[in-house]
Amino acid sequence: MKIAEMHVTPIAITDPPLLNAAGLHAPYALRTIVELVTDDNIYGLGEVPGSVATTNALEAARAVVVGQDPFQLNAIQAGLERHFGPEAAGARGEAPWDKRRTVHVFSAIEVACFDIMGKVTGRPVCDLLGGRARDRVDFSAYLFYKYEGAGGALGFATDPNATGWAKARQAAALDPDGVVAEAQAMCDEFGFKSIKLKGGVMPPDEEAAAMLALQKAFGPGTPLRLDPNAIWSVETGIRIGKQLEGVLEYYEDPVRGQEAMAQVGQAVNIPLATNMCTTSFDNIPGSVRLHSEDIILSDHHFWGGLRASVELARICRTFGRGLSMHSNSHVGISLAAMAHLAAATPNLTYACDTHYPWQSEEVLAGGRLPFDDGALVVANEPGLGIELDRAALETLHQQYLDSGLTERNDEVEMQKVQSGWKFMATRW
Ligand code: GKR
Ligand code: MG
Repeated sequence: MKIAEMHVTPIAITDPPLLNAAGLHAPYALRTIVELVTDDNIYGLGEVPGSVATTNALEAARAVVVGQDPFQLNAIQAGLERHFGPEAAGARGEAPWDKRRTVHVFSAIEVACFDIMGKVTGRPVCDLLGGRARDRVDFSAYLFYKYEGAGGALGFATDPNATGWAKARQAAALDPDGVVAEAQAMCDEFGFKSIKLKGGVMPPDEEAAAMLALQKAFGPGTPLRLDPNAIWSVETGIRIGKQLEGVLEYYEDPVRGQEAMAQVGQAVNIPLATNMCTTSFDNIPGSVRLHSEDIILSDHHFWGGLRASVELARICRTFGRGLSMHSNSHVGISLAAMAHLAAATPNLTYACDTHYPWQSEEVLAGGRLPFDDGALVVANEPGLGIELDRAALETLHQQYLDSGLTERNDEVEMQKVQSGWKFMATRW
């Protein structure tokens, strides 16, 4: 069996005006969809965060991938590594999301190969990763401070005909009451039991007040997480952390870098989690030496695919790290891959992050994947258990072309609202 075709399609999906440490989400989030087709006409799907650079890198990868056997992942990876060469140490960047290229390219291709392998063998992807440790994967409510607006063509305007969560997610959330209302609407709709607030937006004491308001509204046993995306100083991280002892399930990236995280971890009695300071296998020695975090948020898009994420899980078990899962705005191909990975990872014991409720568009036949009481029921069908809606893919590709966006730049989007606004690696 050989990979005969590789299709790379950038898409844009409507995204509301969500705030984070790096600024403001654009009206559309970019994703790139990869479809591999074998010589006997079996197709597999992959999805990664989008940008022109990622699309170009995937286009360049075609020469390496076409002609390969989709079961020979070691050969495909070696070919890609030879083609792209090593990535510079700082390539991840300082933003909340990861800007590395090779890990994204390999992740998209590897997931598509797994989808094919599952279809060929008649087994779901989780079975190819070691078998399911669970049938249902819990996800958490992912709250954002936000401006009013539906995003997309509506931007900061709202759709007066929207109802339910689609209406609620248009509302502004800029203070503790707004955050609690957003959480209630999201949890009512999807049944999530854990709640994460994307912080690093408001002055730190206001964000601590929002967490206390969430605890009051949802009860002391509710797992709560706060993620300021590393823009607090060590002093602030310790001061706010002390206020939130007994409130947070985990404290995600309060400060930047493994040394600073270790300092906060020594002073504050809350497990620390990261998707920013320990983000690749090269960071593991430092993590072990310094004990920079207690929980690593895996992400198959950033760790280089599903097999790499299984390897990460084993390392976490060896070194006593807990494991959770990180997300960015995405459609159902990524969600399905995340669910298969989580199902096959026994020590992934925390509810996974997902931005999925903030999006409404989909590229899957049959539409959006449903949450059942806060969980995704892992498909038993071959591969990822999803099929592509080619008309929807074309519509979202056209939306990408019309959007004029070429990369994610939350700072530029924020400057459209507050002129002169600047990202700061440490703000408070
Ligand atoms: O979507 O604004 C966002 C998040 O800030 C995202 O980019 C981060 O990568 O979800 C993220 C996190 O740091 O956990
Ligand atoms: Mg994070």
